Amino acid sequence: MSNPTLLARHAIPGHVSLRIGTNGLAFADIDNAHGSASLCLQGAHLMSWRPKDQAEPVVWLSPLATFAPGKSIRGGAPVCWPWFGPHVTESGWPGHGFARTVPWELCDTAALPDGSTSIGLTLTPTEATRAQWPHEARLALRVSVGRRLRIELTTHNPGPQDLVLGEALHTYLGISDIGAVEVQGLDACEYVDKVAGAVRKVQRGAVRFAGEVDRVYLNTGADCVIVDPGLQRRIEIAKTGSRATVVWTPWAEKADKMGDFGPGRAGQGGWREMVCVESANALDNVVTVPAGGSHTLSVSYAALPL
Ligand code: TA6
Repeated sequence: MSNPTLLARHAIPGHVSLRIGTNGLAFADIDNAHGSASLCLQGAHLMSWRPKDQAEPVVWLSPLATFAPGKSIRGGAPVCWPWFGPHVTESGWPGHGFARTVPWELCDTAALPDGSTSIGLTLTPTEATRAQWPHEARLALRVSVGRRLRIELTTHNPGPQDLVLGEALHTYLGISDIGAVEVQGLDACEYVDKVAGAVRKVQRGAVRFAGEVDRVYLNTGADCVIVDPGLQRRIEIAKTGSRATVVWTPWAEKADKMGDFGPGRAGQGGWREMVCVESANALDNVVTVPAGGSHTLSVSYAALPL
């Protein structure tokens, strides 16, 4: 939806404003008693989130992120759907599926009694999406910005056949420095180590970082915590409807190749100031959405003092 008059109907003073920005894309900006966030309607892409009591954003957006029709945004919480990673047979199709690069419909906005703000968006199939995934599934995303950030991704399957799909909320979390943080909650989990050529390993203790990490942790519904002594905070990530967790940092060489992470606060590279902890259903844990049924992947994020 990029019609300014239609968009304006969803504005709520003190909660949500809507704007048409770079390259004609539509954005929703939320600012309430609890914090601020921005969302791009293309991809239903939550771009950033900062609670009022945090000096630094909790959801990280690259300063070099570009906003263009059909392009993904570096940072935020990209919606990966209906496959995760490269498509299994079609190498030319978009990595992580098409949901993050197509326009979504803004359905509703609401100011809730606890001071939080909610936004609902949907994605319905088009000729272009059917060409890559010939199913009638409807996707809905609800974002609630309150003391916590909540994101709920629901797949509705009105068809007569079960649907198997991969998905993730590929969230970039803001940190002080990748070398100083750890991710807790994955001890003893089996994971697929993509950096080591998809070898399967078992996590021992917390995840710490001294090089590129690209791992899909399997069969885990566990909450994760990013412990960050530099920013004196921990980011709690609690999920339901997700059986895989992806942990990713590109490290220097890959970030340089990708070229859109920015210089970072101290000029050491913006990639040092983010880590992706993604709530997913992928690889062994792709999800089956029953005929006539639905499936919801829901994640909540909170930043708390150490
Ligand atoms: O989730 C980790 C990952 O799949 C990595 O392999 C990495 O390439 C990353 O996502 C970013 O993908 P993107 O397509 O957004 O550049």
